[in-house]
Amino acid sequence: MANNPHTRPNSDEAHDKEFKTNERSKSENLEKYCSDAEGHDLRTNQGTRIADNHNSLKAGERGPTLMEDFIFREKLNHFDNERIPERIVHARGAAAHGYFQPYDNAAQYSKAGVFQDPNKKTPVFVRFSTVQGARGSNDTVRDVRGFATKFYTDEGNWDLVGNDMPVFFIQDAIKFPDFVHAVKPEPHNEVPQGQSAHDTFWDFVSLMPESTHMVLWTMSDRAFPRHYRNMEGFGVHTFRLVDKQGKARFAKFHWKPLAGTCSLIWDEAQKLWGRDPDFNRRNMWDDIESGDFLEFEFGVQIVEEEDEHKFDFDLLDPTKIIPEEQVPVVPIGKMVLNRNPDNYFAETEQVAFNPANVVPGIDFTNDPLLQGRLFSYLDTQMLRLGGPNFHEIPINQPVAPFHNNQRDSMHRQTINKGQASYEPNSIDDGWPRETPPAPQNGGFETVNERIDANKIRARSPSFGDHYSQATLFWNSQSEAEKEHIIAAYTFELSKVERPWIRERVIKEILPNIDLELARRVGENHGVETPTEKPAPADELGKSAQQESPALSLMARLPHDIKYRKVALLVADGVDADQLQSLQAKLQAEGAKGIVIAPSMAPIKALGGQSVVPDAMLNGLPSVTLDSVVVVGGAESVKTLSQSGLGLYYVQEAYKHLKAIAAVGEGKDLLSAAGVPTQEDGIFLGAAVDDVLTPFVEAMGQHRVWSRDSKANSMPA
Ligand code: HDE
Repeated sequence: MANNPHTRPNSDEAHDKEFKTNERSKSENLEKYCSDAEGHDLRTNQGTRIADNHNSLKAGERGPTLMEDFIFREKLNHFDNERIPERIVHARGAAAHGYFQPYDNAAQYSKAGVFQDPNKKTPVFVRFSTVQGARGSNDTVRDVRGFATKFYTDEGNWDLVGNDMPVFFIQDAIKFPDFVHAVKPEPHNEVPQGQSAHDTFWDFVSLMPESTHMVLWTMSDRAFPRHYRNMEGFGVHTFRLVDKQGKARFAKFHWKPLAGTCSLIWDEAQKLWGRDPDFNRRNMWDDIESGDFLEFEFGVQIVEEEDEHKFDFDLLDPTKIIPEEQVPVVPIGKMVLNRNPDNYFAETEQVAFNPANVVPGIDFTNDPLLQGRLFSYLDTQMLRLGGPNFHEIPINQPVAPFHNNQRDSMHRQTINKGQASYEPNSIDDGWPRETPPAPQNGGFETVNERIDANKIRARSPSFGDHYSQATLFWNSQSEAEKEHIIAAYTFELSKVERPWIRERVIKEILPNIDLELARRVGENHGVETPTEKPAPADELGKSAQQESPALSLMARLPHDIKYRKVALLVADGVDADQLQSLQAKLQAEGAKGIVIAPSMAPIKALGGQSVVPDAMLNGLPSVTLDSVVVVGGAESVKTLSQSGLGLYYVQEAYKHLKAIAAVGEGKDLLSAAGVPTQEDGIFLGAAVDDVLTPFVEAMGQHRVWSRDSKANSMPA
């Protein structure tokens, strides 16, 4: 006889208390779904052993295939249905497993279990993505990068679905379909792939001044990170954190890359589309395989509720940042990505992130973009993953146990026992039961915000400033970064066919950011620009702060050469001692020296030793590596100097502002290629030790920035 549920303790508290995840929890949870065919017979999906996997069943050796062939039909049937719809945005991505560990200051801000214990590692799965291009598009396109993290916490999944830029193009989710239609390849011919340089994008954004700040970010070098380990990440919206006392505070979420922020150069990024379209995903994969894990610090900007209106912008407006100089980013934890997925489709493709996946201690605000997102993700995933049971797909399952009365639908895996699939019930003792809110292990309780308002379809006047933070971003860039932004607008608009769209951007949008920016882009397009900002005063805004050094990529340069990949150019007759010394010394600095030769055939070094190259000149061209050393040896350098690919290697490295070193005769290759030998960032010397220290220092600055104004004259 079942008990009356109303007389029983109201939670599976004992179970919750015992239940604790650790760094391995998610991997262990996935392991039971992993399949390893080693040592196993080939069988059909029904378990029948297959004798011949090469020939379909036919009526005679040269006759028609027979319908009866269930082995053939099952195989083709499954294959024919292998594809699922790709994501409507963020289709191209790469992901990794890892863990998050809070610092001991984290618990004061939020009661979420994930922040409580500095000794506890919570498993995470992180997917990085581009936004515009299809699943098979290029990695290094000019675009925003998605930075989505699933925390498998003791209290359920928390998804922080962020980007590598801290603001967004629009303020209200109702404009999202318009924005995405405008930026995606154009509907009549599906061109261009992975790019914003086309009419519909610039038409839309020039008619939507609120997009100006974010467009400026995407015209900066932030739009093509060198490596996922070198990107910042942002939650974008203002969220809420709730502490154990129930006190809520506003919070902006940040990921700060411990390896520093570094980007590619636009020309390099474009060339990579052909040379290595998988550049970012390959580098992340290879680094993780070789134990060079990706590390990010998690930080929060905290604003007390009573300070909500103390800023000259609205905290709910997703086109605004809180400048770090006004509210510092407090580091409260660290994330390490240390394991590659076992299967791309099962994990990276089927993972479903949703900003609505939160746990007690984390809550939303009324940011109208965030509010729309809370609807959109589950909705799109129903179609993409074939119905409402995609939470059962192994990568999406929480590690925390869950029970409820949701039942049935497509592909249901769970075999729910019992007769009662409703609540309250007295048949199954009332289980599963609600849990009241509590400082820990409680049920989710929404922040008790008072709303007293009319229903209204309008934009708050406090969202009206469209330009002042764009100006702030522009003012905060280094000279080289500003030049790259001017070149980016010039390039993008050159691809816009309709003159009135180009002119609208140049005359009506750019001057509101900065008159000189507009003048320079205008000059390149033969368009005259105004001498005063044309927008009304309320759209220009009134930012008190004119500069924010944290907004420049220069603020977080790596300063060391850990994880860097250095091309060591060699041919027959190379000085093997120099080569060995370079490899050892670069390794001691945490970098990798990669031996690059004219072909893959072993090299005969000066003393007769054989050196096996890692790659060929056009197999790993200059754009795929961080810097170049021409190793000495008269014959070796002569061979390279007579090779178009050898010359091109150092010309490109020069053009892309890379540090270049030449040991001994190595300088002859630079001279033959027309690369200046007496300039910053070019290091010549008789021995490895003559060049190494300044070369390493220059690489730590990521690029030789002082070369920026000269690099364009290099024809490569
Ligand atoms: Fe997304 N976004 N988004 N987005 N978003 C999707 O969800 C959407 C926005 C972001 O690696 C979709 O499962 C709306 C901001 C990332 O799987 C979709 C709005 C930010 C990813 C969707 C936004 C993001 C997505 C497509 C405006 C940064 C990839 C497939 C209201 C804070 C996650 C999917 C992954 C994916 C909707 C704006 C980040 C359609 C309606 C702002 C990183 O649901």
